[in-house]
Amino acid sequence: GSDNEIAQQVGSEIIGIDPGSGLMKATAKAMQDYGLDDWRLVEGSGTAMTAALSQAFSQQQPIIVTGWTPHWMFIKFKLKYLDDPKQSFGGSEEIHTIVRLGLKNDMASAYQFLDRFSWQPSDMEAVMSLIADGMDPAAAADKWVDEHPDVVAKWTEGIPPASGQTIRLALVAWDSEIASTNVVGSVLEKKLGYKAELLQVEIGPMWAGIAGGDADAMVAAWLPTTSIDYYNQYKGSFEDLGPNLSGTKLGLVVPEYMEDVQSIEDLR
Ligand code: PBE
Repeated sequence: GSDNEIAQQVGSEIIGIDPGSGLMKATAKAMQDYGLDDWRLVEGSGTAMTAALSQAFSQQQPIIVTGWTPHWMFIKFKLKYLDDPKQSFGGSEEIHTIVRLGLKNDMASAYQFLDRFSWQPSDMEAVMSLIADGMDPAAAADKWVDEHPDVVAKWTEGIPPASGQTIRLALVAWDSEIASTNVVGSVLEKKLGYKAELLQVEIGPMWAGIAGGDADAMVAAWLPTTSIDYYNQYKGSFEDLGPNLSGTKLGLVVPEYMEDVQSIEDLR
């Protein structure tokens, strides 16, 4: 075993999320950069990660998770990112909206809205928090849309409604993307006359689905770093409508009550 005290406290485990995510790739890189050879990155899902965090908090136990912002967990729990002096997790990113080729002609109204869709981290967190408190994601999105008529009007003003076409929105079950995709779906349905079908898939199939035309759009492309492998793999087979949110962050996250650890360097 390790003689690092933090390693002993958490059994040398970092609680990760779904294996294909950019966050897991970044964490694997960080573990190399900081020489965390004795540590294990546990694969799971966003849901399993927040469940483990919640469990640790209820007993004030030490835990290290892979985390990202925007996320409701920073509102619910007192957490801190570990410093990353080697910048293994990269800098702040933007989340882009990506649509299939041909959407502009086939679903002009949806395309115009998707091109305009852009909001603040605090907006996304508000929707995420409603869902984390138990509200159905579609209902939470509808509520946010109802309560933000000015924002929604800017997204939809002057766009003629469609007549019931089905639009397929691909997403991965990350809490941030559950929130954004449901809001986009709500606007498409309530304001623009579409029927929105949400397709929950893994990250690889999400990109493949857009590139192959099986899905119409997604709002889950973290760039320039987190999603870059998929972006490069499918380049030329999708249209990038640019950022819908700026100011994200990735890293290793611990409860504030873990006072002895401040930096990833402390894990060595
Ligand atoms: N995430 C949330 C994703 C992008 C959105 C940070 C968990 C990832 O690929 O890591």
